[in-house]
Amino acid sequence: MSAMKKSLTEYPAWIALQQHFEQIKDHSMPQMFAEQPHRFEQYSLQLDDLLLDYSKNRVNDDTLKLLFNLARERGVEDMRDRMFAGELINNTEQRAVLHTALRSSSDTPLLVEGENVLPAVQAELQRMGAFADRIRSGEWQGFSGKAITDIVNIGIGGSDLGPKMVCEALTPYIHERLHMHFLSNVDGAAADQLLDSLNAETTLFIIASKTFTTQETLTNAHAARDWFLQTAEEGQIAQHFVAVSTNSEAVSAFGIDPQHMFVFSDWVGGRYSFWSAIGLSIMLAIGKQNFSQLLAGAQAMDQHFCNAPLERNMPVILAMLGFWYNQFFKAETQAILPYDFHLRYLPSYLQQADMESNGKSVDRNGRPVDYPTGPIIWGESGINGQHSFYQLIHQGTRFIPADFIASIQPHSSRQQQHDILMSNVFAQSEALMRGRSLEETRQLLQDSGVDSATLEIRLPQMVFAGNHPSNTLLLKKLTPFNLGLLVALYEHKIFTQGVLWNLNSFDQWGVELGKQLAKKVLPQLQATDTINDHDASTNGLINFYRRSRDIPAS
Ligand code: G6Q
Repeated sequence: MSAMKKSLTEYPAWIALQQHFEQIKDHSMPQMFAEQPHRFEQYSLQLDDLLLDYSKNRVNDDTLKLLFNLARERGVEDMRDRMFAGELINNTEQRAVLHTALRSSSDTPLLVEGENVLPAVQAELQRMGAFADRIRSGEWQGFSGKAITDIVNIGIGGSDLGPKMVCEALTPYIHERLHMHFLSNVDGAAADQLLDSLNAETTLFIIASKTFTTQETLTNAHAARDWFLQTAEEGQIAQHFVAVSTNSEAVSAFGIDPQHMFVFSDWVGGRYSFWSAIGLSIMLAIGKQNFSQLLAGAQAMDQHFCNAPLERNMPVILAMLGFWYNQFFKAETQAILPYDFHLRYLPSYLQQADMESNGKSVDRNGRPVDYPTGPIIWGESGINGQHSFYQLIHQGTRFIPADFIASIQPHSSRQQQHDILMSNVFAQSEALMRGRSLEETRQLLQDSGVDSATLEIRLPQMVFAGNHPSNTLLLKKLTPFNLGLLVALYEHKIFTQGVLWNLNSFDQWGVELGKQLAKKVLPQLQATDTINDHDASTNGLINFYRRSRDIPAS
């Protein structure tokens, strides 16, 4: 990997952008719309059933040109091609980054360190499909001869958030006999609540862990096994426990037959892994045809990302707009606002995808960066958010770019309710962009007939500055294919931003330290001697916890 010599802020395109920012930073979007009546046609893009409208952004043709210049200068296309070719671009772990290979239908060999990885990908997909057929048809039976009705995915982080988000998003496609559950939190309350609701005879547990060493997952897996053995016998575990991992020794040690283990490679990062065997719960839920549609949608986005010129490239456009606000407007966050009930876990999924990938302050060459990197990703179901946190987006002091995501055709037959939902999508992005001027507000108040004293009190409170940027993403319908398109879009957006910031987006050293310290603290919670080898706060908390643990709460 050749080291980038100059810092981002020394690049000619970055310097040009900085100068351009000074000229354009106060331009108003309503004015831009007035001057460019065809902004929607100019600044929107469709790929299959996904429309991206990016016209409500504080950019003009010059801005976009400079942003794409920067993408070229930073080598986005070169790095993209290296990723797809299987080069070891995850330089700190010396790994390829090939979640894209999981959805490839190409016959051309894809070599990682001399070995074609595609046959193994296809073979595992087939194993998963055959297993899914048996579960879904009822041929696979629990220990008392009944079909499986409940599937519990036990995993955390990348081995949880993707399967959970996708199973929720594709609820209308789930086999009618199957109920999907996700156990990730090591808090015993989560295990109790779930296990109490299940019947051991008809429950299948999937222990999903790339490393099979993750404390939370193994603790919950043992809790599930203990619970199962209250009703069943050791020899019946095989019918009720399967594993997804890269660590066959640890899987065997847990007591799961390697024949019931599904595998993937170390070049699949946890947060990019639901396309692999980590997506087994998804495959069981929606079946192999729908799972291949999910992959096909992602592949369509992969091809678009690889082939479309940067100027018409959806992930690159989203990345550059986010970059523009992050670097120059000093936006610290990015809101993800789905207006589709079944996309309600998308914000937390993207939180991990983005913040674990680009939440770094040292570049891929080990040098501290002198520019802001990954934004804080947050969000919620948009329609509910309107009645809580949107106040701050509209009238607070923060600058918050937002992505509105909605589906044109609902799965529900309640068309009127869907139109209400969609009217809010369009109204919110319009309100954020337009705002409401002092004059308009004064007129509104006068028309409402309030007395002049009330008018003067309310007037400044009811003005909306507007000029808040947003993207709107419309899916024709939330189908497996379209969900694949959407997730791959964000993956490549994150990748592109990582290249701009010269980060390795595919490691996550930041999650290590707390894990290590917890390993030290756990035995101390069970010891009796006074703890004094931490700082005063940590010592105090541990000792207080131990003293208070056995005293009944009032
Ligand atoms: C994702 C991270 C992390 C990981 C979990 C679970 O990119 O690596 O979220 O997925 O820590 O790890 P295991 O799958 O190894 O249990």
